[in-house]
Amino acid sequence: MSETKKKVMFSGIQPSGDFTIGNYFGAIKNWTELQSIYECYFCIVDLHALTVPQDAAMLRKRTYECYAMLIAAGLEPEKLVLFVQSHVAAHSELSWLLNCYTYMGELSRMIQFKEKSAKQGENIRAALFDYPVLMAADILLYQAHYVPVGEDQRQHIEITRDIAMRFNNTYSPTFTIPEGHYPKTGARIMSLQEPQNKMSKSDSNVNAYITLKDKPEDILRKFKRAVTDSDDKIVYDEQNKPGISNLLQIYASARGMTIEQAQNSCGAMTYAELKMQVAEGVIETLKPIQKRYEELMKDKELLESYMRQGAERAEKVANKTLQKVQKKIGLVLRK
Ligand code: ATP
Ligand code: LTN
Repeated sequence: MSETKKKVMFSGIQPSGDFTIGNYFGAIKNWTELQSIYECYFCIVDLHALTVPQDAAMLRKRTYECYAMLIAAGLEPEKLVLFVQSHVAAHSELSWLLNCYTYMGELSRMIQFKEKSAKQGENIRAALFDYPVLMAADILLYQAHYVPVGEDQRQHIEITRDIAMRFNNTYSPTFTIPEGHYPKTGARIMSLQEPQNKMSKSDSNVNAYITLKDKPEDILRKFKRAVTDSDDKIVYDEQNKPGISNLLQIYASARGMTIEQAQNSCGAMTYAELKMQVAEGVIETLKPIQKRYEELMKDKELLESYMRQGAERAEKVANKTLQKVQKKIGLVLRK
Protein backbone atom coordinates (compact mmCIF):
# COMPACT_ATOMS: atom_id res chain seq x y z
CA MET A 1 0.00 0.00 0.00
CA SER A 2 1.48 3.33 -0.96
CA GLU A 3 1.14 5.96 1.70
CA THR A 4 0.74 9.51 0.39
CA LYS A 5 4.08 11.12 0.97
CA LYS A 6 4.11 14.26 3.04
CA LYS A 7 5.33 17.44 1.37
CA VAL A 8 8.68 18.72 2.57
CA MET A 9 9.04 21.95 4.51
CA PHE A 10 12.27 23.76 5.40
CA SER A 11 12.95 26.83 7.48
CA GLY A 12 15.80 28.45 9.36
CA ILE A 13 16.25 30.93 12.17
CA GLN A 14 19.41 32.81 13.09
CA PRO A 15 20.97 32.52 16.56
CA SER A 16 21.55 36.28 16.41
CA GLY A 17 19.85 37.07 19.73
CA ASP A 18 17.31 35.73 22.19
CA PHE A 19 14.04 34.85 20.46
CA THR A 20 11.34 37.46 20.94
CA ILE A 21 7.59 37.07 21.22
CA GLY A 22 7.62 38.33 17.59
CA ASN A 23 9.61 35.25 16.54
CA TYR A 24 7.32 33.08 18.66
CA PHE A 25 3.89 34.35 17.57
CA GLY A 26 5.05 35.07 14.01
CA ALA A 27 7.04 31.93 13.26
CA ILE A 28 7.89 29.34 15.93
CA LYS A 29 4.30 28.78 17.08
CA ASN A 30 3.24 28.12 13.47
CA TRP A 31 6.11 25.67 13.08
CA THR A 32 4.80 23.63 16.01
CA GLU A 33 1.52 23.23 14.11
CA LEU A 34 3.22 22.46 10.78
CA GLN A 35 5.46 19.73 12.20
CA SER A 36 2.62 17.19 12.16
CA ILE A 37 1.40 18.07 8.68
CA TYR A 38 4.66 18.19 6.70
CA GLU A 39 8.02 16.45 6.66
CA CYS A 40 9.81 19.30 8.40
CA TYR A 41 13.45 20.32 8.49
CA PHE A 42 14.08 23.25 10.81
CA CYS A 43 17.52 24.61 11.30
CA ILE A 44 19.51 27.02 13.49
CA VAL A 45 21.41 28.91 10.80
CA ASP A 46 24.67 29.68 12.60
CA LEU A 47 26.56 30.20 9.32
CA HIS A 48 24.11 32.92 8.35
CA ALA A 49 24.68 34.63 11.70
CA LEU A 50 28.39 34.92 10.76
CA THR A 51 27.57 37.28 7.90
CA VAL A 52 27.79 40.09 10.49
CA PRO A 53 30.36 40.26 13.34
CA GLN A 54 29.69 37.86 16.23
CA ASP A 55 31.49 37.21 19.48
CA ALA A 56 32.64 33.56 19.30
CA ALA A 57 31.68 32.53 22.85
CA MET A 58 28.33 34.28 22.53
CA LEU A 59 27.51 32.63 19.20
CA ARG A 60 28.26 29.20 20.66
CA LYS A 61 26.14 29.89 23.76
CA ARG A 62 23.24 31.24 21.71
CA THR A 63 23.27 28.25 19.38
CA TYR A 64 22.65 25.95 22.35
CA GLU A 65 20.08 28.32 23.80
CA CYS A 66 18.15 28.79 20.58
CA TYR A 67 18.11 25.06 19.93
CA ALA A 68 16.80 24.40 23.45
CA MET A 69 14.25 27.18 23.10
CA LEU A 70 12.78 25.70 19.92
CA ILE A 71 12.20 22.42 21.74
CA ALA A 72 10.84 24.20 24.81
CA ALA A 73 8.45 26.11 22.53
CA GLY A 74 7.00 22.87 21.22
CA LEU A 75 9.13 21.49 18.39
CA GLU A 76 9.56 17.75 18.91
CA PRO A 77 12.92 16.35 17.74
CA GLU A 78 11.29 12.95 17.22
CA LYS A 79 8.66 14.40 14.89
CA LEU A 80 10.81 16.65 12.74
CA VAL A 81 14.45 17.08 11.84
CA LEU A 82 15.83 19.84 14.06
CA PHE A 83 19.49 20.59 13.49
CA VAL A 84 22.35 23.08 13.41
CA GLN A 85 23.32 24.26 9.92
CA SER A 86 27.11 23.99 10.38
CA HIS A 87 26.74 20.34 11.48
CA VAL A 88 25.81 19.39 7.94
CA ALA A 89 28.78 20.21 5.69
CA ALA A 90 26.68 19.88 2.54
CA HIS A 91 25.21 23.38 3.19
CA SER A 92 28.61 25.05 2.73
CA GLU A 93 29.51 22.81 -0.18
CA LEU A 94 26.32 23.30 -2.17
CA SER A 95 26.48 27.00 -1.41
CA TRP A 96 29.86 27.19 -3.20
CA LEU A 97 28.57 25.25 -6.17
CA LEU A 98 25.43 27.39 -6.45
CA ASN A 99 27.67 30.47 -6.41
CA CYS A 100 28.81 29.31 -9.81
CA TYR A 101 25.22 29.57 -11.07
CA THR A 102 24.30 32.90 -9.45
CA TYR A 103 24.92 36.35 -10.90
CA MET A 104 26.30 39.43 -9.15
CA GLY A 105 23.48 41.45 -10.71
CA GLU A 106 20.73 39.44 -9.07
CA LEU A 107 22.44 39.46 -5.67
CA SER A 108 22.96 43.22 -5.79
CA ARG A 109 19.20 43.73 -6.05
CA MET A 110 18.56 42.19 -2.60
CA ILE A 111 16.92 44.68 -0.23
CA GLN A 112 18.17 42.88 2.87
CA PHE A 113 21.76 43.28 1.66
CA LYS A 114 21.24 46.98 0.99
CA GLU A 115 19.74 47.50 4.45
CA LYS A 116 22.18 45.38 6.42
CA SER A 117 25.29 46.63 4.58
CA ALA A 118 24.23 50.24 5.18
CA LYS A 119 24.31 49.49 8.94
CA GLN A 120 27.74 47.81 8.76
CA GLY A 121 29.79 50.83 7.63
CA GLU A 122 33.22 50.14 6.11
CA ASN A 123 34.08 46.46 6.12
CA ILE A 124 31.12 44.64 4.69
CA ARG A 125 31.68 40.91 4.52
CA ALA A 126 31.46 39.15 1.18
CA ALA A 127 29.29 36.59 3.01
CA LEU A 128 26.62 39.22 3.64
CA PHE A 129 26.34 39.74 -0.11
CA ASP A 130 26.31 35.99 -0.64
CA TYR A 131 23.75 35.30 2.13
CA PRO A 132 20.89 34.36 -0.27
CA VAL A 133 23.00 31.68 -1.98
CA LEU A 134 23.60 29.87 1.32
CA MET A 135 19.88 30.18 1.99
CA ALA A 136 19.14 28.69 -1.44
CA ALA A 137 21.48 25.79 -0.63
CA ASP A 138 19.66 25.22 2.69
CA ILE A 139 16.32 24.92 0.97
CA LEU A 140 17.31 23.05 -2.19
CA LEU A 141 19.32 20.33 -0.40
CA TYR A 142 16.10 18.97 1.12
CA GLN A 143 13.99 19.29 -2.06
CA ALA A 144 11.63 21.45 0.00
CA HIS A 145 8.19 22.22 -1.42
CA TYR A 146 7.39 24.93 1.11
CA VAL A 147 9.41 27.45 3.09
CA PRO A 148 7.56 29.17 5.94
CA VAL A 149 9.03 32.67 6.30
CA GLY A 150 7.95 36.25 6.89
CA GLU A 151 7.24 38.69 4.07
CA ASP A 152 10.75 40.16 4.42
CA GLN A 153 12.19 36.93 2.97
CA ARG A 154 10.08 36.94 -0.21
CA GLN A 155 12.96 38.16 -2.39
CA HIS A 156 15.25 35.43 -1.06
CA ILE A 157 12.69 32.78 -1.95
CA GLU A 158 12.43 34.24 -5.46
CA ILE A 159 16.19 34.09 -6.04
CA THR A 160 16.23 30.51 -4.70
CA ARG A 161 13.61 29.59 -7.30
CA ASP A 162 15.56 31.37 -10.04
CA ILE A 163 18.80 29.55 -9.18
CA ALA A 164 16.98 26.20 -9.02
CA MET A 165 15.22 26.72 -12.35
CA ARG A 166 18.44 27.85 -14.01
CA PHE A 167 20.21 24.74 -12.78
CA ASN A 168 17.37 22.42 -13.79
CA ASN A 169 17.25 23.98 -17.26
CA THR A 170 21.01 23.82 -17.76
CA TYR A 171 21.25 20.15 -16.75
CA SER A 172 18.08 18.19 -16.03
CA PRO A 173 15.48 18.32 -13.24
CA THR A 174 17.52 18.23 -10.04
CA PHE A 175 15.85 20.52 -7.54
CA THR A 176 12.24 20.85 -6.43
CA ILE A 177 11.17 24.45 -7.03
CA PRO A 178 10.17 25.72 -3.56
CA GLU A 179 7.35 28.07 -2.67
CA GLY A 180 7.23 30.57 0.17
CA HIS A 181 4.62 29.77 2.82
CA TYR A 182 3.59 33.14 4.23
CA PRO A 183 1.43 33.42 7.34
CA LYS A 184 -2.02 34.55 6.19
CA THR A 185 -3.28 36.05 9.38
CA GLY A 186 0.00 35.48 11.18
CA ALA A 187 0.86 37.85 13.93
CA ARG A 188 3.23 40.64 13.02
CA ILE A 189 4.40 41.89 16.37
CA MET A 190 5.74 45.43 16.48
CA SER A 191 8.35 47.14 18.65
CA LEU A 192 7.02 48.28 22.03
CA GLN A 193 8.97 51.53 21.69
CA GLU A 194 8.47 52.33 17.99
CA PRO A 195 5.27 50.47 17.13
CA GLN A 196 5.57 51.36 13.43
CA ASN A 197 8.65 49.06 13.21
CA LYS A 198 8.67 45.30 13.71
CA MET A 199 9.90 43.84 16.98
CA SER A 200 13.43 42.56 16.33
CA LYS A 201 15.75 40.45 18.47
CA SER A 202 18.74 42.57 17.47
CA ASP A 203 17.18 45.93 18.46
CA SER A 204 19.62 48.02 20.52
CA ASN A 205 16.82 49.08 22.91
CA VAL A 206 15.92 46.13 25.21
CA ASN A 207 12.63 47.81 26.13
CA ALA A 208 11.48 47.45 22.53
CA TYR A 209 11.14 43.69 22.71
CA ILE A 210 10.13 40.85 25.04
CA THR A 211 12.30 37.75 24.84
CA LEU A 212 11.04 34.26 25.59
CA LYS A 213 13.48 34.26 28.54
CA ASP A 214 12.23 37.49 30.17
CA LYS A 215 11.13 37.27 33.81
CA PRO A 216 7.54 38.22 34.73
CA GLU A 217 8.66 41.48 36.40
CA ASP A 218 10.60 42.51 33.27
CA ILE A 219 7.66 41.67 31.04
CA LEU A 220 5.35 43.76 33.19
CA ARG A 221 7.81 46.68 33.26
CA LYS A 222 8.32 46.63 29.48
CA PHE A 223 4.58 46.59 28.78
CA LYS A 224 3.99 49.40 31.30
CA ARG A 225 6.50 51.50 29.33
CA ALA A 226 5.09 50.55 25.93
CA VAL A 227 4.40 53.55 23.71
CA THR A 228 0.66 54.19 23.12
CA ASP A 229 -1.10 57.45 22.21
CA SER A 230 -2.87 60.32 23.85
CA ASP A 231 -6.55 59.42 23.49
CA ASP A 232 -8.14 56.66 25.55
CA LYS A 233 -9.93 54.43 23.05
CA ILE A 234 -9.03 50.79 22.68
CA VAL A 235 -9.63 50.09 19.00
CA TYR A 236 -7.58 48.26 16.38
CA ASP A 237 -6.30 50.85 13.92
CA GLU A 238 -2.76 50.15 12.69
CA GLN A 239 -2.44 53.51 10.91
CA ASN A 240 -3.55 55.87 13.64
CA LYS A 241 -3.07 53.76 16.78
CA PRO A 242 -0.07 51.48 16.14
CA GLY A 243 0.80 51.07 19.83
CA ILE A 244 -2.70 50.03 20.95
CA SER A 245 -3.14 47.85 17.86
CA ASN A 246 0.09 46.05 18.69
CA LEU A 247 -1.04 45.47 22.30
CA LEU A 248 -4.35 44.07 21.01
CA GLN A 249 -2.46 41.83 18.58
CA ILE A 250 -0.26 40.48 21.39
CA TYR A 251 -3.30 40.04 23.67
CA ALA A 252 -5.07 38.08 20.92
CA SER A 253 -2.01 35.96 20.10
CA ALA A 254 -1.34 35.07 23.72
CA ARG A 255 -4.95 34.02 24.30
CA GLY A 256 -5.62 32.35 20.97
CA MET A 257 -8.25 34.94 20.03
CA THR A 258 -9.03 36.90 16.89
CA ILE A 259 -8.39 40.64 16.89
CA GLU A 260 -12.17 41.28 17.07
CA GLN A 261 -12.54 39.04 20.10
CA ALA A 262 -9.62 40.83 21.76
CA GLN A 263 -11.14 44.20 20.98
CA ASN A 264 -14.47 43.09 22.46
CA SER A 265 -12.86 41.86 25.69
CA CYS A 266 -10.66 44.92 26.12
CA GLY A 267 -12.82 47.72 24.72
CA ALA A 268 -13.86 49.02 28.11
CA MET A 269 -10.44 48.89 29.80
CA THR A 270 -8.11 51.80 30.53
CA TYR A 271 -4.71 51.75 28.81
CA ALA A 272 -3.10 50.76 32.14
CA GLU A 273 -5.52 47.84 32.52
CA LEU A 274 -4.92 46.72 28.94
CA LYS A 275 -1.15 46.71 29.50
CA MET A 276 -1.60 44.62 32.68
CA GLN A 277 -3.81 42.14 30.84
CA VAL A 278 -1.42 41.84 27.91
CA ALA A 279 1.50 41.28 30.28
CA GLU A 280 -0.47 38.62 32.15
CA GLY A 281 -1.31 36.77 28.91
CA VAL A 282 2.32 36.78 27.80
CA ILE A 283 3.60 35.71 31.23
CA GLU A 284 1.16 32.78 31.27
CA THR A 285 2.09 31.77 27.69
CA LEU A 286 5.78 31.82 28.49
CA LYS A 287 5.62 30.05 31.88
CA PRO A 288 5.59 26.44 30.61
CA ILE A 289 8.09 27.28 27.84
CA GLN A 290 10.52 28.78 30.36
CA LYS A 291 10.17 25.81 32.70
CA ARG A 292 10.99 23.34 29.94
CA TYR A 293 13.81 25.59 28.71
CA GLU A 294 15.46 25.64 32.16
CA GLU A 295 15.29 21.85 32.34
CA LEU A 296 16.78 21.41 28.88
CA MET A 297 19.61 23.86 29.49
CA LYS A 298 20.66 21.79 32.51
CA ASP A 299 21.03 18.72 30.32
CA LYS A 300 23.65 19.59 27.74
CA GLU A 301 24.18 15.94 26.89
CA LEU A 302 20.55 15.47 25.94
CA LEU A 303 20.67 18.61 23.80
CA GLU A 304 23.83 17.42 22.09
CA SER A 305 22.30 14.03 21.40
CA TYR A 306 19.24 15.71 19.81
CA MET A 307 21.59 17.87 17.73
CA ARG A 308 23.57 14.83 16.63
CA GLN A 309 20.48 12.84 15.66
CA GLY A 310 19.08 15.84 13.81
CA ALA A 311 22.33 16.31 11.88
CA GLU A 312 22.53 12.61 11.01
CA ARG A 313 19.00 12.57 9.64
CA ALA A 314 19.52 15.82 7.73
CA GLU A 315 22.85 14.69 6.31
CA LYS A 316 21.37 11.61 4.67
CA VAL A 317 18.98 13.69 2.59
CA ALA A 318 21.40 16.56 1.98
CA ASN A 319 24.28 14.39 0.80
CA LYS A 320 22.08 12.68 -1.74
CA THR A 321 21.20 16.00 -3.38
CA LEU A 322 24.79 17.22 -3.17
CA GLN A 323 26.09 14.12 -4.95
CA LYS A 324 23.49 14.50 -7.67
CA VAL A 325 24.68 18.06 -8.25
CA GLN A 326 28.38 17.16 -8.19
CA LYS A 327 27.78 14.47 -10.76
CA LYS A 328 25.73 16.63 -13.11
CA ILE A 329 28.20 19.49 -13.22
CA GLY A 330 31.19 17.28 -13.98
CA LEU A 331 33.02 16.73 -10.71
CA VAL A 332 34.69 13.35 -10.26
CA LEU A 333 32.97 11.62 -7.33
CA ARG A 334 35.28 10.10 -4.72
CA LYS A 335 35.18 6.33 -4.98
P1 ATP B 1 17.15 39.96 13.46
O1 ATP B 1 16.70 41.05 14.36
O2 ATP B 1 18.40 39.28 13.89
O3 ATP B 1 17.14 40.32 12.00
P2 ATP B 1 14.53 38.86 13.68
O4 ATP B 1 14.06 38.96 15.08
O5 ATP B 1 14.02 39.86 12.71
O6 ATP B 1 16.10 38.82 13.63
P3 ATP B 1 14.71 36.46 12.05
O7 ATP B 1 15.73 35.51 12.59
O8 ATP B 1 15.11 37.28 10.85
O9 ATP B 1 14.17 37.39 13.21
O10 ATP B 1 13.39 35.71 11.69
C1 ATP B 1 12.97 34.48 12.16
C2 ATP B 1 11.50 34.30 11.87
O11 ATP B 1 10.72 35.10 12.77
C3 ATP B 1 11.09 34.73 10.45
O12 ATP B 1 10.21 33.77 9.92
C4 ATP B 1 10.42 36.06 10.65
O13 ATP B 1 9.45 36.33 9.66
C5 ATP B 1 9.79 35.91 12.04
N1 ATP B 1 9.69 37.20 12.73
C6 ATP B 1 10.73 37.96 13.14
N2 ATP B 1 10.29 39.07 13.78
C7 ATP B 1 8.94 39.03 13.75
C8 ATP B 1 7.90 39.90 14.26
N3 ATP B 1 8.19 41.02 14.90
N4 ATP B 1 6.62 39.53 14.09
C9 ATP B 1 6.33 38.39 13.44
N5 ATP B 1 7.24 37.53 12.95
C10 ATP B 1 8.53 37.83 13.09
N1 LTN C 1 17.10 34.40 6.08
C1 LTN C 1 16.18 33.82 7.02
C2 LTN C 1 16.80 32.69 7.80
C3 LTN C 1 17.09 31.53 6.91
C4 LTN C 1 16.14 30.72 6.26
C5 LTN C 1 16.88 29.73 5.52
C6 LTN C 1 14.74 30.72 6.23
C7 LTN C 1 18.32 31.05 6.55
N2 LTN C 1 18.20 29.97 5.73
C8 LTN C 1 16.24 28.79 4.75
C9 LTN C 1 14.11 29.75 5.44
C10 LTN C 1 14.86 28.81 4.72
C11 LTN C 1 15.73 34.92 7.97
O1 LTN C 1 16.43 35.86 8.16
N3 LTN C 1 14.56 34.77 8.55
